[in-house]
Amino acid sequence: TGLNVAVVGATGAVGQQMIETLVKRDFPIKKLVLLSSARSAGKVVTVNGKEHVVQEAKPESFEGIDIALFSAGGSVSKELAPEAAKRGAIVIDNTSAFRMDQEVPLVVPEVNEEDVHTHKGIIANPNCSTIQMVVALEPVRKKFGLKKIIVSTYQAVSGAGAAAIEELKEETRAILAGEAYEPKVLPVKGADRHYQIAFNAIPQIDKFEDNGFTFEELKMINETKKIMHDQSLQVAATCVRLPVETGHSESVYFEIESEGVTANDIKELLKDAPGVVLQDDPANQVYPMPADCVGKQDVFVGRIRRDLDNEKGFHMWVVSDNLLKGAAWNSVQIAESLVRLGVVGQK
Ligand code: 11C
Repeated sequence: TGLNVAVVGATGAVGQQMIETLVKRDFPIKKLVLLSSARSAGKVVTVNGKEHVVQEAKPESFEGIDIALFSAGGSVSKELAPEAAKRGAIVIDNTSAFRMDQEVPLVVPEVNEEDVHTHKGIIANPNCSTIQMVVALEPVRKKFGLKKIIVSTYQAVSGAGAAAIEELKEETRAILAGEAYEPKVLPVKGADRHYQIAFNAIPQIDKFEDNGFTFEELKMINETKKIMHDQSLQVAATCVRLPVETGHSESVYFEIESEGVTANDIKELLKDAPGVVLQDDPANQVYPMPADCVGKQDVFVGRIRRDLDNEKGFHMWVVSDNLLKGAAWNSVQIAESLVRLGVVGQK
């Protein structure tokens, strides 16, 4: 028994983590099919000691597939996710292609697991920076009500893919050696200008929209409202890229509805919250940092304190591995929800 599972984008950074996570979680797999765009087809990927040749993803590849995890870019998802769904697979899509589609649930299991029941063949996995923020804020929203969020992010280069990691390393090496280096990837592949990321901070992730926000910032704003089912929630974001390889950090300011809540109340709440690890002990300099979070599935929270002017305002620091909870683990977690809630049946 088990399920027929396809991973689309199997050779990419997130695809690799998806496969590793499926294995680590002992996901009930009958058949594993590894797919990619034409460019990466033919590569060999070893899973549990067994070699798999990655095949080019085509509509027919999804015949008999129960769950298809997509992470091969928005255009591959746009073209092939509907084809997979048409053939009876449930697609869990890690790109931004369908996230804001009203017919498509956008799911973070700690927040809105039940939304998987409304799927029509495609379920979207949110943006990494959104996921870690909503995991940390949902317990607060449920208990004390949530009115407003202002977030500033400190994002790792792995969010922009393997080429961006390479750029950070090469550029750092070149600068330390006193050599010239011409940035080609960051802030956005294919943009008119590229900037140095080594020893720098770039306040641009993805393209600018007409309202002055970047697409990454709008993802955080719109996805948060959709996942929390609250269009009246006020959200603003500033997203910044740092020379960190993996692990996104966020400074989150939020205002609650309830009165008389203390920072300690928030800490007590988050101590036992699903998917959250509280690391908050200023006296002993304990707080989350990306270097400590790499390879871990949880969302780490610290520096919780009440605002000095607004007694309903709080600040906190949220860190998580953007490739795991931000992508691969959240996708596999959705697959586990589908099994546990009986949405997909094992044969
Ligand atoms: C980054 N958050 O760190 C982006 C990567 O919509 O799934 C994820 C893009 C997405 O650059």
